[in-house]
Amino acid sequence: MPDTGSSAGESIWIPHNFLALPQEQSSLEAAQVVLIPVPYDSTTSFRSGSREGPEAIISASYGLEDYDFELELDVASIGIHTTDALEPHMAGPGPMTDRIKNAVAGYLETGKTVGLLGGEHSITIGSVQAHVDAYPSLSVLYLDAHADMRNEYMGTPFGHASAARRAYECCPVVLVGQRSLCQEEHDFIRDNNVPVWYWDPNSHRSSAESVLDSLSDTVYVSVDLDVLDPALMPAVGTPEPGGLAWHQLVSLLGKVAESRQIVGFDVCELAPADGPPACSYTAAKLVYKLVAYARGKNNSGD
Ligand SMILES: [Mn+2]
Repeated sequence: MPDTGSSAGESIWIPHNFLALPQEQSSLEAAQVVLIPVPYDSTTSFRSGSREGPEAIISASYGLEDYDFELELDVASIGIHTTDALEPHMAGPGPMTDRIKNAVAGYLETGKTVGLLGGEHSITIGSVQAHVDAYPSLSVLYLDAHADMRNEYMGTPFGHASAARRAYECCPVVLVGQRSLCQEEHDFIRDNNVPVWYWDPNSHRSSAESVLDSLSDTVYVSVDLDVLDPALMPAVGTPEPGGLAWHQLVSLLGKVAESRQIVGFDVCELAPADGPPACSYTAAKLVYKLVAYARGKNNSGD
């Protein structure tokens, strides 16, 4: 890319990557975090559109400040490399899962923290598989309005409705924010004592924090944006009434980052056409927060 155009030698080009970072903060060599756009929504059963999510997140990220007010951290200084988008594998969700696993594993081998920009929630399966290979004591914090614990759905075990179930077969999973599930899922969670915080606005009775003790020291965070209240996040394929507020979600992630190492993450299910532009901005800010929580300690002098 041409990098000069003004008489002052400053770039007149907007770099097409998360946060629109210059080469010295976005090259693979400079980056601690690698973001992989996965524009895939082929198993979506209700409203599709999350294939448009990665581009909307990247575009919205241009409007974020590099400096994080809460963490007192220049997030850009962490170094964030945005890869080209991963091409959907049209042979089906099984081959797509393998493609995602291989792509993620390649970057984990080089010591990067990997985050996925979804895309539907089935993309989590391959990413968790790769992370378990790299971090054998991994556990997964699974934030979603739905349990995604069906053994299979619509003829495939690798669809969005089975993502938490496949992850659970690899490592411990902690569910947070669920408020819609089928009988099979309810019984599976109960019979296996899967740690779960069903969404409950009456926080005096229970809290999401009550299940965090079940997480191991190395944590993969998987976010379906429908965990948020649809008043805040209507741009998802399957919006469910109720849900977490922004600060509830971010403070929960902050608590996890205080006591554990967040080693990987994904942010899924943004369907930008289903909501106002603010939803893409919110999704981008969440990615930014996860980058900071995962790698910010290295840069804040702690
Ligand atoms: Mn969901």
